[in-house]
Amino acid sequence: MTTAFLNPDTPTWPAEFAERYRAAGHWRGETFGGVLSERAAAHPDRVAVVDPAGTRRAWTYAELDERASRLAAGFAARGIAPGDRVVVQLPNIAEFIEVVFALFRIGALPVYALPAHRETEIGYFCSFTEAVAYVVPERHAGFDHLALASRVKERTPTLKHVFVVGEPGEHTALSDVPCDPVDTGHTPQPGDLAFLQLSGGTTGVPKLIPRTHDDYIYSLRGSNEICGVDGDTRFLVVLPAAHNFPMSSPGWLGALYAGGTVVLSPAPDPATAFRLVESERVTMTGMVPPLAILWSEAAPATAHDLSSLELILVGGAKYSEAAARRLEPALGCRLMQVFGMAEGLVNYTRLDDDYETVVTTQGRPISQDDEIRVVDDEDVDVPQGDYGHLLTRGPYTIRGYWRAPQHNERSFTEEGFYRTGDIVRRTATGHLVVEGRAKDQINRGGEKIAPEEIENIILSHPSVHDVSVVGVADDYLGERTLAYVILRSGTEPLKPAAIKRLVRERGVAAYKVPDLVEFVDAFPQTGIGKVSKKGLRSDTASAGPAPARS
Ligand code: OOB
Repeated sequence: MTTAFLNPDTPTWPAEFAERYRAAGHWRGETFGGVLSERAAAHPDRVAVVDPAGTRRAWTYAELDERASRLAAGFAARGIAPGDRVVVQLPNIAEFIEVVFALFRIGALPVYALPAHRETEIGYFCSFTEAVAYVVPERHAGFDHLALASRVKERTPTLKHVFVVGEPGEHTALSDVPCDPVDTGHTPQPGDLAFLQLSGGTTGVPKLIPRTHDDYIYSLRGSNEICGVDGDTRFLVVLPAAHNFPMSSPGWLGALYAGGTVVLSPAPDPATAFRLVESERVTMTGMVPPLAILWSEAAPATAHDLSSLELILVGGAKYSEAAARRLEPALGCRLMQVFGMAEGLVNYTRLDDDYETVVTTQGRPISQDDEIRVVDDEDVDVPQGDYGHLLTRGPYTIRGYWRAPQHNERSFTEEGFYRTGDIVRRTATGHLVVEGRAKDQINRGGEKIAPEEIENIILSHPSVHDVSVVGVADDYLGERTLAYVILRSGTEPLKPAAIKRLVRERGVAAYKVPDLVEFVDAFPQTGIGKVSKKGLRSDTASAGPAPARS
């Protein structure tokens, strides 16, 4: 019997469910560290990771395994212990994979920050998780990560180490950490937490999603089977490697699980990525709808040979049917839609689905043991085919966020179903069609924004009386953000740029800066006198651009 060693901060699956998932063969008792060792033993010379940025590097499975072990030993020697949290903020470079496998090996938990995150988010992740270390690039996309790391370290008492890929300044170079492995006496268990993933969030701060080795590896195995990932797969990571979609659907972890090759793209644009598709003979990749639109537009005119591409997965936000129909003819490969969430449940269209299903639905769950309910506002199941709230429970869907008991009461039913906040309908074949969202979240081309987080920042401006941040329809991104601002009476008028600057200067990811700002006298009210976000959204749909907006 496997006991969960490091799960005290999170609700976990009741014993009868855990037993069922093991008996069904979903949870097989594997760990990430163990899987890498096994693959390295089975095919040491196969290329595991290609990092084409700068001078092209390619690590075999044996090299990745050895590097991860040596780095794990170095981390342990510096006092990083099982269960410790380590915030990892690295772009798509080989060290990302080396670092997380090193942490998996010692049972420390990576907390996956995105490269776009800035001081507000990083400071929060470090303090909330009581992180002992933070891993950064020296610079990325023109941003000085060392300075940010110094500021965060200064105000986070638990943070003992900053490890830097590149010149470390006052911190520690990651390349100085590895040392000869010694037996620490601790072996992570399959039921232990493996890492903390970030939720898209609907509240002022993102929630942390605790995933175990067993549950996540099951989602990889299921994804690999559906997508046809095997040892010949060459998977291109174009989205940030830290995001759940390129990590596990089937993603770079899926490709490594299958003994395939991971190619890390430093940027997602067609010019960069098409070159890599050709030179590395990429067979599979995954992307958000705006990027799929860009790729579909660019492919017919490219001089690069894209003929190695077999499958592109598109998800993270709603992919319009019209855009979906353009992908296969333009790129000469198969399309698969994916509707997933870092909390667990992932749906895919299938390779043997008919074409209409592939372009009009967002797929069906990985597992027969993914329980799906579509319910009305009172949690009563709606008739088959009707729209309703999607609730789910299953072998790789969390039973609660990390250290968030109050939030968990709202986000999970008493029976342990996760309230996804998505409005869906289920077709006769069990495929889900995403209609919209009930949660207060903006999906800006796959990047999730919690309005409350941005509203709180804007409210700190002395001239602002009230604010409501909403999503407005956008052909390319799906949604853009619009901040409705009510100024205090008697204050000088403000320019939209001042509001945007305030948000930017607060040190949050650039994608959270409102695209549009509009000054209004009042928000639409609902019956109970609360701001109606729905009212604001439909107002915007019919109103067209207003003069004060920009
Ligand atoms: C993925 O994960 P998250 O955690 O960033 O966001 C999850 C949310 C879903 O609840 C849904 O609101 C939205 O993103 N979403 C989609 C979608 N895929 C995700 N909405 C409409 N259509 C889709 N195809 O975004 C994610 C995780 C794993 C795989 C793929 C995406």
